[in-house]
Amino acid sequence: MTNNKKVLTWLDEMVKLCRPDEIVWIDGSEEQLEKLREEAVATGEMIKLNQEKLPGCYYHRTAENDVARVEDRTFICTPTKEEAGPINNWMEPSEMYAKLSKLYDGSMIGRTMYVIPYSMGPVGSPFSKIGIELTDSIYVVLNMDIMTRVGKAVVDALGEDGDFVKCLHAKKDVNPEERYIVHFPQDDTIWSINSAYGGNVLLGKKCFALRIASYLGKQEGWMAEHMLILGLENPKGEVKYICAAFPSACGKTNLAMLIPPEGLKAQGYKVWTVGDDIAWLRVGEDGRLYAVNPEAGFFGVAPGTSEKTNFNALESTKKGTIFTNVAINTDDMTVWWEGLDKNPPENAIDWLGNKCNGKEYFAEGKKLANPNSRFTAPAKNCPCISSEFENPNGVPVSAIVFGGRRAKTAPLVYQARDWNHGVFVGATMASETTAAATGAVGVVRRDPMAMRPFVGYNMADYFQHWYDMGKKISNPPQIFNVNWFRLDDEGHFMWPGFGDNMRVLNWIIDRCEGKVDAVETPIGFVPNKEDLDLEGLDIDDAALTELLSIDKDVWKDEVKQQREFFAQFGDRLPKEIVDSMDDLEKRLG
Ligand code: OXD
Ligand code: MN
Repeated sequence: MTNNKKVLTWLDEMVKLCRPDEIVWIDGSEEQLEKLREEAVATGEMIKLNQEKLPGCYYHRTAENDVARVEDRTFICTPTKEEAGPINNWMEPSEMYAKLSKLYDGSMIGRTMYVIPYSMGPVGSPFSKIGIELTDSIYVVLNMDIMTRVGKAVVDALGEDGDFVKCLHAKKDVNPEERYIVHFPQDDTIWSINSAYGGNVLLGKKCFALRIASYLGKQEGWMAEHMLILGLENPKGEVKYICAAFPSACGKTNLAMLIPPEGLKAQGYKVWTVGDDIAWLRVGEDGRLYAVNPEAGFFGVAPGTSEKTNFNALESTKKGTIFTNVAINTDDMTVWWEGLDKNPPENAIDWLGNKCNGKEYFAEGKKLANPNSRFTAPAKNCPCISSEFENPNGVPVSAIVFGGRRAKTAPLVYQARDWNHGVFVGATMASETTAAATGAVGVVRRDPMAMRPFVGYNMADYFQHWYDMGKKISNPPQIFNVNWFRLDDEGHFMWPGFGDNMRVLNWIIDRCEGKVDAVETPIGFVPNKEDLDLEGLDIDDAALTELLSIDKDVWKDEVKQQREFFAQFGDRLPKEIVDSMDDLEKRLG
C-alpha cells in the first residue's frame, strides 16, 4: 500500500520480531471491515447485537483482569530519568526495548498482523499527525476505525517520505504480570503488550494523542491536552468555544454534549460538541488559541449514561458502535448498564459472561456492567456534533476550564486572574479517583490539568511549557475552575450538575466578554449570585452562598498539600508556581 521506506523498513523489523502468519493492511473500506466483523463474530471475539434495534453494533468482553488503564505498568522511556520526571514510570530505552523484545518475540505466530494507517485530526490538516498501529486484534482494528481516520487516504497523506508514530500492539496472552504500555518519545514509538482494554491498546488515543503528542507539542510549540471542546451558541446564533479538562470519568462526555435546562433552551441556547476527551491546541495568526479534536469517535464510560443524563451520547451509540464489558439483554440482544434505566433485564449476561437475572442482581446490589465498561461510538452519530468538527484549522478558544471532584474545597466556579494564575489553577488540580484506572477509588489525588497519567515528559517542564505558550498567545483564553461535585454536610451533592452546568458556562462566557462583574477572593473571582441565571432551578440562597464560598482554613491546608506535591519536582519546578503559592498563602492571611 506504500513505498514509504521508513514504513517498510520498520514493518519488516516488527514482522521479524513478532512473526505473524499473515500481514493485512487496513485500507478503511467497508468491505474489508465487514469481513473482519464477520470473522470476529465467528471466533467469538465479538457478539453481533440486534441489528434492527442497534444496526452495525457489536459487543466485546475483555479479560476480567484487563478492564482499565494500568498506570503502574505505563512507562515513559526517555534517555534519562530526569526527562521523564518523578510522576512517570521510567526505564532506560535500550533496556526496555530488550526486555519487551523478548515478550514480542514470536508473539504473533499463528496470528494475523493488521497494519492500521491512521490520522489523528482531519486527514491533511496542519494540526494532524499520522500513526501506524500494528496489532493482532480485530477488536483493535474495528475500534481504531471508529476512533481515528483510518485507511488509504492516510497512506496517501503520508507520502513517500512522511514521518509517523510507530505503534506496536500484541495481545499475547493478556498476562497482567507482563503487561506493558510503553512510550519512547524520542523515537516516536509506542509498544503495548498483554492487554486488550481500549485505553491500553487503541494507541492513537492516550498513548499518541496525549503522551507522545504532549512531547511533540513541547518541541514544536503547541499543546496536547486532556480536554473536551464544546461550542456554546447564544440566542443570537453566536458560538463561543470552551475547552475543559477533567480527570477521567468526571463527566467530560456529559459536559461536551450538554442539553441546556428548559428555560435556557427556550431562549435559544445550545451546545455543540467538537470533542469529548482530547484537544490539540495551536496559536493562530490572530494570536488566539485554536483547538482541534484529534479523534473521530467517543470512547465513553457507559454506566450512568442515560436518556436523562446524556441523551446525545446515548443517541450516538445506536448505530455502528462497539460495546465493551456492559451487560447483554438476551431477550432482544440489546445492551444494559447501571444507570441506563431502572429496568435491568431479567434475562441477562453480565460483563463477566455469566447468565443471570438482572433484576435479582439489581436487588442484591451486584453489578451487571463493569463500572468502567465503554461504548466506542462514531462522532458523526452525535445529534449535537459541531459543524466545525472537521474544520482543519480548529475552533478559536474563548475559555479554558479546569475541574475535578472535590467534596469540600473548590467553589462551584472561579476565574483565574490571568494566564499565569490560570496555569497555577490547572497545576493545582486535584480530584477524588474513579474507576477509569486501576487502584483505589475515591482517594484525593493531585492531577495537574487532568494530565497526571498522560504527560510524556517531566511534568515540571510541562508546567514551563504552559507558561511559555502564554507568552506566545497575544489574545489568550480566560481560565476558570469548576467543581460540580461539592457535598453538603450530609454528603449530598449541592449542585444538580448535568444540563444545569450550562448556567455556569454562560457566566464563564459573560466573563470572557466582560459583561459581568465578579467578587475577588484569595483564590480568584467568583460570581455575584445575581449574575448566575438560576431561573427554574430549585436551590436555596444559603446553599448557593455555600457553593460559592471559600473556607480559608480548608484552603490553607490545601496550600500545604500543594507544597508537598510540588516538592518532588525540585529545582525544575517553574518559579511562577512557587510565586503563585506564596501569593495565595499571603492572600489567605
Ligand atoms: C479515558 C480516560 O478513557 O481518561 O478517556 O481514562
Ligand atoms: Mn480521558
